Amino acid sequence: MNELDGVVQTVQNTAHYVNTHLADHAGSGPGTNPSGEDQIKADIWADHLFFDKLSALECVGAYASEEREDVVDCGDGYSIAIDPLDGSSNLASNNSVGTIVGVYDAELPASGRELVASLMVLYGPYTTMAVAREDREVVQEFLLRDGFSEQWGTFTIPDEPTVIGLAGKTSERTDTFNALARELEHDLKLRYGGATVADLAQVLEYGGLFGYPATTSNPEGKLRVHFESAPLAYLIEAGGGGSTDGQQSLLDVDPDGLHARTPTFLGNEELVERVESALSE
Ligand code: AFP
Repeated sequence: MNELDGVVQTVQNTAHYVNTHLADHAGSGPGTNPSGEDQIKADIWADHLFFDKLSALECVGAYASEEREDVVDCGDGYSIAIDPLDGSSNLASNNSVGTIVGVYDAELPASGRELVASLMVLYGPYTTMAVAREDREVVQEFLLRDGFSEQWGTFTIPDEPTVIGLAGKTSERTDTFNALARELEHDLKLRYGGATVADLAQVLEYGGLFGYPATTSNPEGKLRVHFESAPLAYLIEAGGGGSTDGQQSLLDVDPDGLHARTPTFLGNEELVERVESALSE
C-alpha cells in the first residue's frame, strides 16, 4: 500500500461513517465558516471526523478545510484541502451532499497543478467515491458499503453532452453570461441541485456542463479554489473533460489565499470552450 492508497482508504472509511450517521447531525449550527456562509452542525462534525483520521496519517503534513480559518500543521507530507460536507444546505430537504478532498504535494496556497490526487464522495441513495490520482491512468469509482468498497467502474465523460446545471439568479449574472446560458439550455436538459458534487456527478454520468459564474453577490464566483474548483477540475480533466474559470483551466488558477474563490465551469471540452469564447468577448 503506498501513501495515496492510505489517503484513499481513510477517506473511504470516514465517508462511510459520515453517511451512516449524517441524520444525527443535520440541525443548524453555531455560526458561519471562514467564507461567511452558515455552518450547520454536520459541517463541523464532518470536519472533525476527517481531521482526526487524515491528520493522523504519516504522509499528511497539513490539513486545510473550508470550515477552518487556517491550515493545521501536522508534520511533513501532503497538504489536504477538504470540503467535508459540500452542499450541506441540501440536508434540510434531504437532498444529496458530498465530500471533496484535494491532495496537494505543496504548501497551501497552491495551484491545482500541485495536486497529486482528488477524491469526490457522493452521499446519494448510496455512497460512491470517484478517485483521480497521479499514479493511476483512469478515474476510479467505488461503491462504499458496510465498511467495504467495491470498485464499480471508471469514469470517462461521455462524448455527447446532455445535461447542464448553471448556478446563480439571472438578475445577478451578466447579460453576456445569460445569453450563453439561454443558448446552452436550449439544447441541454437542466439539472441543478445546489451541491457541486451531486451536480458534477450528473455531468460525469451524462456529459454536459456544470457552472457557478461570477454574480453580483459573489463577484469572484462562489466556489473555493482549494477545496472545490481545483480538485474537481483535476478529477474531470483526468476523466477526459475540461475546466475553466472563463479564461484558463481551473488547475492554472493561482489562489491568493486559502479561501480564495473562482468562477467555475466543469464539463465536456467543447462546452468549456464555448464558455471561454463567450466570456472573452
Ligand atoms: P458548501 O455547502 O460546502 O458551502 O457548498 C455549497 C456550494 O458552494 C456548492 O456545493 C454549490 O454548488 C453551491 O454552493 C450552491 O450555491 P447556491 O445555493 O447559490 O445555488
